[in-house]
Amino acid sequence: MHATLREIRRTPEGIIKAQKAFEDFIANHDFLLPREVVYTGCGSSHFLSQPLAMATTRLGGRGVALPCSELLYAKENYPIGKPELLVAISRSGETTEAIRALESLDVPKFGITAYESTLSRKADYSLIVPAHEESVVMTHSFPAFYFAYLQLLLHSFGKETHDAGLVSELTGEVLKSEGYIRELVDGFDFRNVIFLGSGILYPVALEAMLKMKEMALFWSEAYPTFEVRHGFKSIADKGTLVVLLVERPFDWHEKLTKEFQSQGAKVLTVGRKDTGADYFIEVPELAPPGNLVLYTSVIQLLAYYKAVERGLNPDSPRFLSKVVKW
Ligand code: F1P
Repeated sequence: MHATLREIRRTPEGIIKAQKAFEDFIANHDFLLPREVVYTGCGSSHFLSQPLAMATTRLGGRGVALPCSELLYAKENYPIGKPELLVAISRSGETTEAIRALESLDVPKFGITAYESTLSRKADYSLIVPAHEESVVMTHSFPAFYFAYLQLLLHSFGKETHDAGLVSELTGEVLKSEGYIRELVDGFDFRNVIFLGSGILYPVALEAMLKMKEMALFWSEAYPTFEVRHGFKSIADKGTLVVLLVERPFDWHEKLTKEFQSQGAKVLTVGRKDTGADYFIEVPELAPPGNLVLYTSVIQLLAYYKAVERGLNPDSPRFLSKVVKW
């Protein structure tokens, strides 16, 4: 079995590790997250920085997310404001841009990583979530990092934290859709895929696009859900799979589903309710923005099985290295 599949299946275990990392952090630090925070990372870690920035904003703070390289070389173009903390995310803790990005703002630094690393040593504070992964691509570490930091955010803003045991179980529930996803990929030889998501599910759509490119070497796109109508949807036809990530669908989602089906595309809806799609994966109830962790395994499994169907080894994607140093 590929390490990547083993690691996707360890998502529930990653949530428990995340909870322990959160508990250890607050036991050893008299520190609460501030309200004005800049988040940064590269690749999947950048797509993880986005929902963390959104969660900060939803709680009444102000989160801004940038890829490391933009923070380093173009930050004057972004509404950085007057941040009180810079959060740098890097699974390896050794990515060149992530390390350099720590120096980009003269504010306290916070690292989120899987290892004692250059990042954790250079940061003033670190959440070290040992969701270790053998394969190049980030899988269960993504929801684990998100959950650990979200717990710290909720704690810092005086909100009730999630029940990690319950969340872990719910991610296990979602993993039961693995066979369904495998049958979808085996039964529908889609030629391109469009991922759609809104709010904190838009970065999940972006991460889905990246996983499909990294693991399956497969052309994919990601858009904020209803933006897709404005030109982008023209590429959707009988060879297209549209993956609609949604929490609570409403009539717009049903209408969009029908529009894509009228163009010959097939739709997979992932959410609390179906939208009249060709395929449907029900996601258990969990308060947003915590519910993000229930969507990541679905898109990771979809990319994994597409890679396998294309005869590729998702553990070692072409041209990619686990740690990008230069
Ligand atoms: C960042 C990253 C990964 C990507 C690939 C190359 O790694 O861009 O997101 O999937 O593995 O490296 P890290 O800074 O999170 O270790």
